[in-house]
Amino acid sequence: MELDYHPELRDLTIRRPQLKLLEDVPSPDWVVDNWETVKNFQAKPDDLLIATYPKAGSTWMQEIVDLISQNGIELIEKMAFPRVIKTHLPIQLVPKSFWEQDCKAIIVARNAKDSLVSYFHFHRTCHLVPEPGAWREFFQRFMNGKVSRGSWYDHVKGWWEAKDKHRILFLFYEDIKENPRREILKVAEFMEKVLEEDVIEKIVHLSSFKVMKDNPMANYTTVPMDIMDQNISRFMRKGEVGDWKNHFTVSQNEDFDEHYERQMGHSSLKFRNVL
Ligand code: PPS
Repeated sequence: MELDYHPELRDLTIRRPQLKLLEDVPSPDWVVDNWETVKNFQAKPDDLLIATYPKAGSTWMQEIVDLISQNGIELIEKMAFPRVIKTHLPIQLVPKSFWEQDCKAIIVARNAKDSLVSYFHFHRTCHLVPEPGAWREFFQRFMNGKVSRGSWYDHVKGWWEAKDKHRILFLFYEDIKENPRREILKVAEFMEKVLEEDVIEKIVHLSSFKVMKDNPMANYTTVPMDIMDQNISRFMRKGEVGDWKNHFTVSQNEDFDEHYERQMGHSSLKFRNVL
């Protein structure tokens, strides 16, 4: 379940949105125009929030959490409780009821360069976000925080700073890639689930890129073409660390690194080097 689910998805009258500001955060107009509903969402204590900047692996984490909840068995019908709620909102925009109810949240953060690349391809494909324009334009807009959901830098720093104030498990995409079993066990522990060895193995297998890319419940192929045209780029595109090297020019990389240092240099949030 997505927190700010597109209300027009029901009648399929999809058009590319404009970005409007939601407390300084550029957001699709369909989020802003329905903001009161999202803001007043009533969380329940058992709700589990999965929060990420776009393209950090939220679908992946949702699959892992669902598999843990179901003991490794994939069900067509998801169970009603605990509700797993996914969002790309920055911490300051998350409905207050989540924290009033002391809900748990799992955050997945992905390095900025690969997030940028994945986000660019998603914009080419998906009509729930504005047109990306040319790569070099999108590149600038991402660095300036002028893309849907705002600044990657503010988003990840915001959630990082919140991790000691709420019941938050903060994970990195690159760590899950490196050792899925280790990270899945962290998620299971956070969810207070004890898993048998064969179940752990099943979850590692079913949540792998190879399996998820052919799973219609995870690869978004059930979404109509006029919302997401996967002939342009697949939702489960590459699932790799370091794909930015196939996109950034040398000078873009230098500009990006310099800008990154200014934005992130003072933060204790450190991403691994993805050279
Ligand atoms: S969205 O649209 O913001 O909700 O996208 P999100 O699900 O957060 O992120 C999509 C990227 O995650 C990759 N992905 C995976 N990588 C590795 N393993 C698994 N199992 C997996 N599942 C999804 C997906 O391919 C997108 O990244 P890119 O780099 O574009 O391939």
